[in-house]
Amino acid sequence: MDSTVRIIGVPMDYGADRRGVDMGPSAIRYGGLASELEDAGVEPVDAGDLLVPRAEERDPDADPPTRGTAKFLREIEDVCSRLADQVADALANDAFPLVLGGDHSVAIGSMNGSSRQAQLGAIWFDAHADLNTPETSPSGNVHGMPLGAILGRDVFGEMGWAHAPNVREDAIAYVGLRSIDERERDLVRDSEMTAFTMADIDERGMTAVVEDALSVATNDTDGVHVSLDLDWLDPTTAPGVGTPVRGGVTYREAHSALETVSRRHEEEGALRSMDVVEVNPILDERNETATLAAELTASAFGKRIL
Ligand code: 6HN
Ligand code: MN
Ligand code: MN
Ligand code: MN
Repeated sequence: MDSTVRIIGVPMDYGADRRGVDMGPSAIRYGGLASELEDAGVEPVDAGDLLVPRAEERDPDADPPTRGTAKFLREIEDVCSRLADQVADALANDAFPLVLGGDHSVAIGSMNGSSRQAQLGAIWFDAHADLNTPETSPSGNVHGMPLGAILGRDVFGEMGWAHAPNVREDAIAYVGLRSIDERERDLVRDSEMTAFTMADIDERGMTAVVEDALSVATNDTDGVHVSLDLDWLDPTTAPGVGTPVRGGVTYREAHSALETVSRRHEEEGALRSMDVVEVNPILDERNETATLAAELTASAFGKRIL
């Protein structure tokens, strides 16, 4: 594994309805991230947090996009543009960018930065498809739209900061889907992305599914971005998230998935960047979701039981 991992905190909750994910970066650090990464044999270097003005000071509907709704879109652009620069800078300095959210709209910045100098594949570990656009979104929350933005769908196509040109749809795989909005369902079906739902995990087992997802994301790409939304896990295991959905991944399945990612990385250097998002400490129980986020990150970087 790359020896240096640069931790970039993004205390942003503009993209979500429920306040609290802005405290995610602190909670994941408090949950032992640095020592977990050391256990995995990598050197964590903490770059601190990006400056994110409090949502209360902003008007969610100021300067809206041309169609539909997307709350705090201009604020999200400001943060994601700065984040993309930080991620690109880490890669240029041979450090692995590890982004701590914040709500899932931070992935717009992570993937833009990571794909500047490379064709980027991605694995999206999430209960949700996050493929809405301002036009299809039932909520107006941008954390339900990052893939729509990255792929340049709808109005996002005209927003240079949102569309990531070196990310091909056919190099993106979902793992663990179980909550898709009505209009979003057709978007997923009609896309070239590969979607592994919870039913696929039930039938085939986590390891086989993640192996296939890795094959999708490494096919004709220079590296893989892993986007880990903690609501991917079952709410009994990860209660500290804003949009919990029953029937999620177990504790052991989650570790197994990220261990599978790390093995492929050891074999062929697949991993390029990662984000860990949607931890909400206000809704958490004794910081267990944040601690789990730290542990799962270590599994992705090669920490083993023995
Ligand atoms: N997440 N599909 C719903 C929406 O509002 O668009 C929920 C999105 C959740 C997003 O958890 O990252
Ligand atoms: Mn998500
Ligand atoms: Mn989600
Ligand atoms: Mn494109």
